Amino acid sequence: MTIKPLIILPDPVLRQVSKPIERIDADLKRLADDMLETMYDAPGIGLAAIQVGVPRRILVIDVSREGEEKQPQVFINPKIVKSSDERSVYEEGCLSIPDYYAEVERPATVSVEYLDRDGKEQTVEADGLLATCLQHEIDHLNGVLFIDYISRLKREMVIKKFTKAAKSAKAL
Ligand code: GNR
Ligand code: NI
Repeated sequence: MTIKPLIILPDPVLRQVSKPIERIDADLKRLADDMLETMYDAPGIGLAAIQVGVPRRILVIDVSREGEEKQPQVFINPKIVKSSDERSVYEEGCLSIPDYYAEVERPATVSVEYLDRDGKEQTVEADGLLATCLQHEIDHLNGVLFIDYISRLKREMVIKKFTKAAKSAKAL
């Protein structure tokens, strides 16, 4: 298993729309395992393949709490088929936008259809942190970031800060 480097804002790769997975083979399972290792190392509670530069519709999540047994989950070609009218607000962060956090309002409950790592069709009715995380990760598959939901002024400030940081890192 390998920890892969994370793609960081403002890399345009993060705006790519990821393509469906057509075959669940050994390479894909290795990608899922590498994504989980990368997520645990970060540490984070979710990771989409595009965050390690792979534009494919696969994401991993583990919302188990510290000290509890790990609950790694792999979602292939996930699709939101139902969203509640009820909303909830979470303070979100993103491994591709390190050390920036903002409150985001999203549907409180979602039903998501997907294939698991064995290629079996599954449906999950998610609420709480899992619902928020699934929506955050599925957004990544569509090139959407959580800063797209904050005010334009705040978003432009964050992008400017990360653009400057990327330029000075490059100058080294
Ligand atoms: O680690 C993460 N924490 C988090 C907290 C609140 C809402 C969403 C997330 S996902 C994030 C990891 C990440 O960037 N996934 O794409
Ligand atoms: Ni993210």
